Amino acid sequence: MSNFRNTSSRAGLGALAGLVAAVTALAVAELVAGLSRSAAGPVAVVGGALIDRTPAAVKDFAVRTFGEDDKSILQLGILAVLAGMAIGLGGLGLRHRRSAAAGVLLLGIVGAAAALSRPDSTGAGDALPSIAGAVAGALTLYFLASQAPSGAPAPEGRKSSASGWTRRGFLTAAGVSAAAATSAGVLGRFLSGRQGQGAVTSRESLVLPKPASPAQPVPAGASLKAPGISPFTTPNRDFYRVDTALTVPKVDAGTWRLRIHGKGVIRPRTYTLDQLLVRPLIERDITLTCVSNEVGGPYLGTARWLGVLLADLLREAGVRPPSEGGQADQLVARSVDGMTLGSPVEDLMDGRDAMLAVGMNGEALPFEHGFPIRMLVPGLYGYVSACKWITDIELTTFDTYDPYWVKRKWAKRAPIKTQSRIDTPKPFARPVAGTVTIAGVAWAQRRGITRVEVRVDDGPWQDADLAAQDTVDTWRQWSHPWQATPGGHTITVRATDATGQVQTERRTGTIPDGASGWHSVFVTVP
Ligand SMILES: Nc1nc2c(c(=O)[nH]1)N[C@H]1C(S)=C(S)[C@@H](COP(=O)(O)O)O[C@H]1N2
Ligand SMILES: [Mo]
Repeated sequence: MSNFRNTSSRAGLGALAGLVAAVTALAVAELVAGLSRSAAGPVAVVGGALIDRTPAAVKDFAVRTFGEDDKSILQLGILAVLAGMAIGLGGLGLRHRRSAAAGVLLLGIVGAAAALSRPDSTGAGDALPSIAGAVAGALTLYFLASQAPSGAPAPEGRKSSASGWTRRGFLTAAGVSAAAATSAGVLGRFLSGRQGQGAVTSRESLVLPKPASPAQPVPAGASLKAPGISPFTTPNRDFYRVDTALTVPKVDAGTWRLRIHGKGVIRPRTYTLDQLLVRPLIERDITLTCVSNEVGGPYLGTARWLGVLLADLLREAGVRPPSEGGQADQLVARSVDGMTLGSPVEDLMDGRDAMLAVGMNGEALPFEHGFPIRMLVPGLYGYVSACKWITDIELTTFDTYDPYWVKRKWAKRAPIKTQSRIDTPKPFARPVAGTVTIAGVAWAQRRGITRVEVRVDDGPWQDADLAAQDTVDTWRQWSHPWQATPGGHTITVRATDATGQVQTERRTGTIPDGASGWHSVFVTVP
């Protein structure tokens, strides 16, 4: 009995030593990252490396299950795995101090390798946070393990071994280490926060120019009064966010540059933000849609964007679309965090409002949505068009280069599918019998929506009332008054676009080029 207690309490000491060493390692790494470059911190780089290596199906599952919390869940997961390894190494440390310390250093090397392999790595310095953290963690573990008392409480709380401490002494040392580490970590976080200060100031002081070509006013009839329907314009704070960035890039507008180069570019050029902003700007309402949006999903939104017409810049650079004999059929946009997205050059130059946007709903782009400049192409899913934090545009071909998502099984070309969604009633709602307003949105960017039909159970398709169409690049609201009778009912919607194409019933997943199928909602009328 007392033997068992000794073993288990000794295991507890080992676990504690391991965890304190891990906290120390992370905190020192955060501090060094805060002093150098916050995006090089170990959790950020390991998380980034994991995101890049996650199979498309798993990533799709994560987005679906955790939504926009997927990144926090990933970070918690990394910390949980680290805690497990720390406990293991701590236990090992009581028997083999050197091996355990070496294990911590090995983890540091893994972190350093992840940091150096990030596409936005700025050089060897990015290995520093992981290395410094690992050295601090290894020393802490070695030291604590060497001082750990044996499990049996010494008589009268005296020294329990020749070199070790009393239990209380050990716990005090562990507590002091943990407290010191926490302060270092907090300081590191504070310094990391300050790294973006120049960017924050540059965003706050940015004055958006007036558009040379303003958006047409949204028709009054574009917004229906159905409670629960998505508002026609999505406020910035509610706009969905999908990207691979664990830390949102904070780009300083003053030092930001955009380079245009590549195949068929006769006049390569690098622009500053001011050089873009003195050009005539266009302002447009555009509905952006994510390819990971499931049938009925939340990953789309409409905003009023302000920006430079991309085709103008391409023409000035001497680029011609393939239909005019141009050599490049793919434009690859690259962001400051190394993301690459590829769009068909033909689409960008066919007269649509493909733009480099600087403004979103009357303000500078929020950092989450790509400050200072992002790309937007009406009619294409975000992953083949909407590069945030863009810094480089390269003209190339689809045959010679696969951008990030295409390397991960998504389609090279992905125009947005004709789709519709029921916003109200919500799934499993319990509306009262009588007139119930069914309402939602439908979208087929570049084509426009001409018809929306609603069906209850196996009844006939009935035409929904359409709100006014803003432009072919925006979604369209619809509603339908339903005489709800008691019982369970399945409500289904389908849309028709201006080419006459009826939204297909065929259900597909989001991979490789966007989900299809009809959205249904089951409700119970009590
Ligand atoms: N740099 C960068 N740009 C990106 C992405 C990304 O991961 N990194 N994701 C793309 C995807 S998949 C979509 S759907 C849109 C989403 O833009 P939003 O977050 O502003 O809604 O951004 C696109 N641009
Ligand atoms: Mo997306």
